[in-house]
Amino acid sequence: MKTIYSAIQPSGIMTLGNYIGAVDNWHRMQADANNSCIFALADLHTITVRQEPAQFRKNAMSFYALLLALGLDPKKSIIYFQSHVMEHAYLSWLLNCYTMVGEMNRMTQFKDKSQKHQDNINMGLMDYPVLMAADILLYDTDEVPVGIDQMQHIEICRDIAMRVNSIYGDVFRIPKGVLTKVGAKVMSLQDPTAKMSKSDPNPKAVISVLDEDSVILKKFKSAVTDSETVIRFDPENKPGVSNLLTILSVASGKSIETLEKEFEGLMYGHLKVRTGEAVIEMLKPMKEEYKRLINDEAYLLSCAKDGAERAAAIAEKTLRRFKDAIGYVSL
Ligand code: ATP
Ligand code: LTN
Repeated sequence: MKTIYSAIQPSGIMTLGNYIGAVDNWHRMQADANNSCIFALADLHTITVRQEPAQFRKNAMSFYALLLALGLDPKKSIIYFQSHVMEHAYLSWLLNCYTMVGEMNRMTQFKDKSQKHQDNINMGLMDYPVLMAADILLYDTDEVPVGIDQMQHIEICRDIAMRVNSIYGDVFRIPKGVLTKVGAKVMSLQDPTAKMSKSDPNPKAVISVLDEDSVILKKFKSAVTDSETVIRFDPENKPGVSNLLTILSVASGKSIETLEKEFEGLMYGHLKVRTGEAVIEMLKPMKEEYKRLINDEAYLLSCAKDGAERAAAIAEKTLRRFKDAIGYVSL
C-alpha cells in the first residue's frame, strides 16, 4: 500500500485551479486500490492570513462539504481538519528546531505573501512550510499530490526529514511530490501569465467551483487571449489560449492535440464558449451533491470526527517515535 497525503486551505473560495490542480487528482488517487489516502483541510495554515471568525468557520464547513461532493469518500479515505489533530502543531515545533531560518527566508511563497500582507508578516507565515512538513511526515507519506507552486515546500520537507534521519536514524519516511500532468497550473482568466488564485481581488479572473452557470460562462467569454486568431497550444507566446485549451482538455477528457485539430479555422469566441460549457458540465453533479451536504451539518461533523480519530491514531505513533529518538522522557 502507498500512503497518499495532501491538504488544502479552507480560505475564501475553492477555485477551478484548486479543483483541476489538486482535488481532481486526489479523486483519481483514491480510486486506486493500492493507495491509502489522507486528505486534510489545512485550517492551521489558514490563520497565517487574518480571518474573520464567522466567515472562517463557514468556509471550513463549505470546503469539507465540497471535498465530499467532489467525490472524496470519508469511508475509503481519511478526510479531516488539521486543527482537530494536535500532533500537527506539536511536530511542527520539534521540526522547527531542525530547520534553518535561512531556508525559510528563501521560500517563494513566503516572499510573495510577505509582499501581499506587509502589515502582517507574522511568524506563522514564515513557519508555514515547517507545519506543512509536519502534516506530511506524521503519516509516513509516500506521495504528495500538489500543484506546481507547492513543490518547493515538498523539497524543504524532504530536506528536513533527511536531516532528522541523518542525526537519529530512520525516523521519517521520505515523501515524494507528484504533479498532475495536465493542469498543474491553471492560469488567471484576466492575466494568463499569473496563477488562478483564490486570493485574487479580481473576481473575473477566477472561477469558483460554486459559481452559477451563467457566471461561469460570462467569465470565460471575457477571458483575456491575444491579438492573433490561431488556436494553438503555446503557453509561452499564447498563454491565454493555451490556458483555455488546458482547461477544456481536463473538462472534456480530450487531449490538447485533438482539441487543436477540432478548433482549426474556428475563432477564439468558439473556444471560450466551449470551455465555459464543458466546465459547467464537469461541475454539475458536484454542485447538486454540495447543496444536499451543506444542509446536513450533523453528517459532515460526524465524518470529520471519524476522520480526526483515524488520523490521530497514526499521527500519535509517528510523534512518539520521533520524541523517543530525540531522547524525551516518556511516562
Ligand atoms: P492562494 O493563491 O491564496 O495561496 P491557492 O488558490 O493557491 O491560494 P491553496 O490552498 O494554496 O490555494 O492550494 C490548494 C492546492 O491547489 C495546492 O495543491 C495548489 O498547488 C493547488 N492550486 C492552487 N491554485 C492552482 C492553480 N491555479 N493551478 C493548479 N493548481 C493550483
Ligand atoms: N500549503 C498547501 C496546503 C497544505 C498541504 C499540506 C499540501 C498544507 N499542508 C500538506 C500538501 C501536503 C497549499 O497552500 N496549497
